[in-house]
Amino acid sequence: QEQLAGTAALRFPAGFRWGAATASYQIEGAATEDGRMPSIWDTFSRTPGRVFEGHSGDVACDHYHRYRDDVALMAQLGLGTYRFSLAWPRIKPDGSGPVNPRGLDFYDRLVDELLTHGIDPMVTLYHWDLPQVLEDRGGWTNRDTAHYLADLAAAAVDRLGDRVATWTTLNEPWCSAFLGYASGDHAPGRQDPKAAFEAVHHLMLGHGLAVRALRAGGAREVSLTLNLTDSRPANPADPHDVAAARQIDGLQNRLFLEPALRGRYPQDMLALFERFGAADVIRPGDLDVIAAPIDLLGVNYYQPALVRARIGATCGLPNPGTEGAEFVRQNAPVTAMDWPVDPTGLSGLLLRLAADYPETPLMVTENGAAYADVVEDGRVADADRVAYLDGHLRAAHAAIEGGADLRGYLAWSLMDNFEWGYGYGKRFGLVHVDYDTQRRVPKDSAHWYAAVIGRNGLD
Ligand code: PNW
Repeated sequence: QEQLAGTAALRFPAGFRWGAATASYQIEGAATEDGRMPSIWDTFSRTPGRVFEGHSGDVACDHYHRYRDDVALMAQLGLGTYRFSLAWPRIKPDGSGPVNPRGLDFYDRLVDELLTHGIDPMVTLYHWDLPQVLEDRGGWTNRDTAHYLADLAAAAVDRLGDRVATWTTLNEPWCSAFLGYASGDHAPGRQDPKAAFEAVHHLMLGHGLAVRALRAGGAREVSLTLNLTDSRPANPADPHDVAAARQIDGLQNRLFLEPALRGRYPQDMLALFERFGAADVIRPGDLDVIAAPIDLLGVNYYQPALVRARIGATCGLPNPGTEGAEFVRQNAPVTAMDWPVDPTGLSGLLLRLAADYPETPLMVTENGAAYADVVEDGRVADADRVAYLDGHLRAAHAAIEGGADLRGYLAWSLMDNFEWGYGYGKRFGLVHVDYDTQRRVPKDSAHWYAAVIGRNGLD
């Protein structure tokens, strides 16, 4: 920890990719425009009691109309890469079937605007806004949804592939499956562990089928983004704690890494598929599809997990099958999400990925923090966010020194936005958004980050 807290000047490798990320439902608004149909997040946010103060993405940051100004802001920050996602219900309002050209027109304009400013677009196919019509047919518990994702991939690469080099199939399938179908904290809000495991497999199958479709359409760089955690035993000398931490490592990391990068589900995870009655969705040949080679693994990192064994405890609804394990509160400062700040989790995670999957280049596709920002005299003095980013960049740099093949870093998020179940109550942006006026104010962290990008490192 000592070495990460240091203040020595650091430089990243030449060609290191710097940027920021967003997601369609969190920023676009324009929920009914140009033929867009409802997604599961429209339904969820309209269901009383689901999202903080009944907030929804109806207007969000109005990015659908303000994308030109937003791209200009990105250019001011010196971003080289901008990661955004496609709203499936804009492009395929019926989920499957015909393409709505007006939906793709928006991304076409956005991509052109980015390229005009010298910013590389990085397109995520699926960042959680599944068309509601598909959820009505079972959503991710239905195998067809995996094929429909591949159809979306084909349509997107057909229209944008001449200008978009880098593609990501899924953002954080753990969240889609376990927050969506096990804990119900996210859309579609179901609480059924069997459905959650079925969703895991169909999401991964969709990933593999989408990789195929992207390659067939000429995509140059294909990736998958996972939310991974450094799962640590509270007491490393206690074998029960070690086993408990490994359960969480299984559910959050190995359940997704192993099929995608090794073509197999780990034994302990297969046992959970069986226990919850979901094993029969795994068909012969599926794992070959899922293990289609990728060029880059995207890592979203926010916090480590500290886990201990306690008889009768569980890690909560989003983690079915964790009897005997529980999360322990870390002795660390926390963000507005109440998430502990510990950059050693990022270096630990990147080094572990480098050791276990040395052939796969890595990119931090999200990292950042929510804080209770205030605008004063046109300025947001978010020293806490600067400290968070500085610490995590030092950790990323330490991992590179330790041998991790880390190709880039994208901050979450470009601007404040709809933070899912927390609505607009949590602000992750480098740029502050006033939701009454839609005024954007770059925070101190934005200016700081621009300087980091400018010198390719920290001073
Ligand atoms: C990620 N968890 O979500 C998403 O990719 C972003 O869209 C989101 O805004 C960002 O992180 C900040 O939350 C997560 O409960 C949501 O472990 C929840 C969890 C992890 C990631």
